[in-house]
Amino acid sequence: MKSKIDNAHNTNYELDGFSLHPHSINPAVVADALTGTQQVLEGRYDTGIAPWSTPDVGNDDQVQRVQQIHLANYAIKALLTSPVIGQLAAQITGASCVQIVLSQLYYKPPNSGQGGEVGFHRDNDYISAFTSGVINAWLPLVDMCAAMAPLTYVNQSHCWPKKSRYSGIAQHNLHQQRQLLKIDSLPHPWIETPSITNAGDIAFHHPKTLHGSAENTTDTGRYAVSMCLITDKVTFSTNETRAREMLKDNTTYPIIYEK
Ligand SMILES: O=C(O)CCC(=O)C(=O)O
Repeated sequence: MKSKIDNAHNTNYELDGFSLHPHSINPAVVADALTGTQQVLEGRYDTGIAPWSTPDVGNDDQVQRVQQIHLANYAIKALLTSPVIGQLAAQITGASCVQIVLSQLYYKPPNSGQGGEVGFHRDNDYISAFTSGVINAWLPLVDMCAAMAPLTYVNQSHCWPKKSRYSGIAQHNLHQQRQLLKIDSLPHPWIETPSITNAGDIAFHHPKTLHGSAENTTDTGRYAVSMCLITDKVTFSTNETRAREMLKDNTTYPIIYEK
């Protein structure tokens, strides 16, 4: 099983703002998690614990999300706590501890239409508790061809200082959003890299990297899980005391790597 950062598909996390790591997770673990995901979407939780929220689940014109999905199903938890994820995150960031803060399923129904789009956004605009020491992982549960809307990164956008008013996850006209963002980000070149990945691959991105995904134009469902990970290098926003306290609960927020 390849698990070294130098196996990354010619991508460089520091330089590009993301990196891709093929063939990192045992296919059987991913297959079990896919079955678990389908159960969760049907409201069946084998752990007996419901996920925190399930925006648009059941609405086949929209991207459907399940937040804190690792709480709801044992096979999904096994996938998301696979040691290789924490090891890679630690190699990339130089961390000695890696912890899950948030897991989120992104399910795009077959032929989702524009409602299946995820607008280009930066994750750090949504998780304000932390000011540094965060890395995000993305795990496809099925093989992703271009038509299945793989997560698409904007190269080097983690280095762009300006926060664009056009970025945002809820934008459901990617074509228009892209045009506005391209102009707004000048003089930086707009270069997109779709993470054409397979089940078992892992992708990481910086919390400031712009990323989004198109609609699913295939006849099969598109399943992927994203995770916000913090390391021992995490710094908290001023006056942030609630998050510090909550993160002591390692059942809800599992530690997936410790040196
Ligand atoms: O799977 C997707 O298309 C969206 C995922 C995402 O926004 C993320 O991983 O932060």
